Amino acid sequence: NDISLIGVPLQLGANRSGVDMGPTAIRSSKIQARLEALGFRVSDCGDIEVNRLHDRCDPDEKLKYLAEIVRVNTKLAEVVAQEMGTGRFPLVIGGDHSIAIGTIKGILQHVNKLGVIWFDAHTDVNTEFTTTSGHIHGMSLAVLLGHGHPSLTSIGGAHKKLDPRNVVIIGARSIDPGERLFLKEQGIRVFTMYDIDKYGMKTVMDEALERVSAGTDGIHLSLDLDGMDPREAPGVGTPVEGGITYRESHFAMEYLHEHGALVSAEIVEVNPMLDVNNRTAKSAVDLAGSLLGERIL
Ligand code: DIR
Ligand code: MN
Ligand code: MN
Ligand code: MN
Repeated sequence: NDISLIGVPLQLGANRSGVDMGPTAIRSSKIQARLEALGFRVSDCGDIEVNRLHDRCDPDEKLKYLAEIVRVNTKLAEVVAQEMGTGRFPLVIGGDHSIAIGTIKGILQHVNKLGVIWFDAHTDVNTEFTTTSGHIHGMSLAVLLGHGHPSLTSIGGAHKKLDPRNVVIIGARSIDPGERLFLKEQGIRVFTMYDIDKYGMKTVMDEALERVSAGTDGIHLSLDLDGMDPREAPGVGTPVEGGITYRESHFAMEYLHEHGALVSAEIVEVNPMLDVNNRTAKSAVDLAGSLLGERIL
């Protein structure tokens, strides 16, 4: 019943300033008090240190800020593994989505077979060969499946990786051509907005939970706030119209909690510079509440 809150003020993976202030915005929306009200003992580990002296970068670079992203994620993986090793539930707050590399590599030090729910408008399975942006936050899931630059895939050990059969993506509506091919080759189940519209979130979650539970020792939630509709969560760096509603998102979190087996979570891509009255950070905290056991009644 202990939670370790770990902040990662990284924006280099998205190359857009503001998302580095995500941890501050989420903390000031009172995440700690909210979780303590649910009966958890929450210890705030503070922020992983990020070197901010990176204002120049070649626009054609295919792995922008690789060295610093590797350094931060290596440290993050160590901290997550250490906290988990003392029996605590790691809750990582970002920061751009490249931090999923450190979070999940850290978890994989303790959980051998991990199921992952990747809640996102994007699928984050580019590599340096398919990316058009060079932004590493669009590559993190590929890296965790063992594909991408060796200095990224080797973080926490190259043999530590996810099984594509135990990974699902929910909310996708912006997929690059190279990513489509990768998803197909890997056989990853992607629940696009079409599936959510057609079957409803409950049916989507039933199949998602079945997949991430099959033969696994635990489930991780990687929550990219741009999965939500930008009308309700405007404070993200790469908004895409037509997303998951506030209620659908909450239902998914409540249902995931009810299922059990959640071992860790991360909340990423909250950008207070693009937000409206801190709404997106507030939504992030609301979702964390539902994920960890808040109920309406
Ligand atoms: C795009 C956007 N697919 C890229 N990815 C984002 O840059 O690779 N992921 N924004 O969250
Ligand atoms: Mn993402
Ligand atoms: Mn995204
Ligand atoms: Mn991008």
